Amino acid sequence: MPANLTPEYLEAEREYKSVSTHAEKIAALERMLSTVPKHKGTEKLQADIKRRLSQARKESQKKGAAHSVPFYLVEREGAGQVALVGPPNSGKSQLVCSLTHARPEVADYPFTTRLPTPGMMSFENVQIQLVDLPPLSAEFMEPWLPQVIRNAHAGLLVVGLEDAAVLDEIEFILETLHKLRLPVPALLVGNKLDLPGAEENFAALEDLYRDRFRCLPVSAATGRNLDRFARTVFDLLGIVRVYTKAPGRTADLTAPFLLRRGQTVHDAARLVHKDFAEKLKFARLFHVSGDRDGLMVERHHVVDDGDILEFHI
Ligand SMILES: Nc1nc2c(ncn2[C@@H]2O[C@H](COP(=O)(O)OP(=O)(O)O)[C@@H](O)[C@H]2O)c(=O)[nH]1
Ligand SMILES: [Mg+2]
Repeated sequence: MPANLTPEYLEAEREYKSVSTHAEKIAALERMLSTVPKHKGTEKLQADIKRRLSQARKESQKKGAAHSVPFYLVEREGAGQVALVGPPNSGKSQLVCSLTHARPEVADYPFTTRLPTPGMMSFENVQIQLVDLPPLSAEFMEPWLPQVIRNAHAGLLVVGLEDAAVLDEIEFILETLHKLRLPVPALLVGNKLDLPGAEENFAALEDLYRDRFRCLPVSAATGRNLDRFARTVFDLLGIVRVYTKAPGRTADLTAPFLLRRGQTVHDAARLVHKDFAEKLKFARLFHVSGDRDGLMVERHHVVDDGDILEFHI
């Protein structure tokens, strides 16, 4: 493909084709525009995206157009954006409070959270964006909720382990996501592990759902398993961290380059500099654990989390 379109761009384009509302089209086009490689070969494409974007914006403002749905889109920040989906009172806001500096309201009555509230969670040397959301339940769902869930890289299903109706809540949510053609959550989080009976309830849930998604019990209130939560979320985003170093120097391990699982030495070089990628002869491979010792690898070598690359051009 001559334009060298990136996986991020292609994903945004797929999304553009699959969504139907103006708000979603606009969001997808904005992502296409921000991820399309900027060079001569893509000038026509860039112009075309801009044209479609301005058209979609115009249409969304027309009288009588379906713009009654408020447009809340959380701008993606950090290594990945993760939407917290769940029934009322499951502790979504408490999780965001315990893991980030954001302060969404936490309360024991339902529907306290009315707007998406993002916060940044640290995992080692990366920041992951958690987005607290209003509940998804049979009683009520904010009309803009689907577009925010769709915009995230991953969704978590957060339930309260004390909740007597938890099975119905989960089934309702899965059915709703399916109807809206939204992806199945990547992780089932059983919260409130500190409450009596929660361990048993989690074991029962895990028996039922372990074939469909990963399951993790936590207590947002006491902090139990929140370190495992952060690692699990990092894992499911499918990110690998790669560092670079100059020959004879040590690597700066505080500032990883972020790639997707399956990307290569060539992709890493491209993040550093376009010329690097083109002129690359080979790389030497080290690892943060110290257990790789400068093995020569070629550009198609797939990188691993923690790889340190020394480029030779
Ligand atoms: N015991 C216990 N209570 C929790 C925990 N997490 C949240 N809660 C309580 O559950 C209620 C609902 O929490 P909130 O975060 O507002 O739920 P949301 O509706 O999902 O955002 C509040 O009273 C919280 O204090 C937890 O881990 N353990
Ligand atoms: Mg809340």
